[in-house]
Amino acid sequence: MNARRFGMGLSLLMLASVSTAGAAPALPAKGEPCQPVIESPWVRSAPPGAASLAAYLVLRNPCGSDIEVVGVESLDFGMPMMHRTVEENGMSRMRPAGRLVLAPGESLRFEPGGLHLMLMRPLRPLADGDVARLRLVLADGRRLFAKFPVRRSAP
Ligand SMILES: [Cu+2]
Repeated sequence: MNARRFGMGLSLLMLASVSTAGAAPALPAKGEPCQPVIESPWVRSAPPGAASLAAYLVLRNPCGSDIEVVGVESLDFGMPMMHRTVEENGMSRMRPAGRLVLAPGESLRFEPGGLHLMLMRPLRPLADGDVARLRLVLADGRRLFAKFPVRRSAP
């Protein structure tokens, strides 16, 4: 354990010496990097055999820098996507949401009629009271996992 601690101290020293070589000396990060927060997650229930479901949440960025969401992954769906509902020529259509950037302190609502998670190809039946497992993919490679309760209406 002492040897391990010594090793960690040594690598921190090496990092420090690398960063002071640059123009702006960086403070060493303490603990885990700041994480965006998923709030009020839910999946709207659909009749058995539905080809897709939709999920909603609020994503909050309490961190000091931008976060960028680039996609969604799930163990429960073969093809989860991020969509936005838009009005075109009086018709409501869904488009890929692309990359989503949240500034520090900003919140982003995924809600019916707007931004949503489109969950294509359910891999198992999901009824009221079940829980879907989803994670958002950030541009830096981190994943934000949350359990999404399946329900008829917003919590
Ligand atoms: Cu959609």
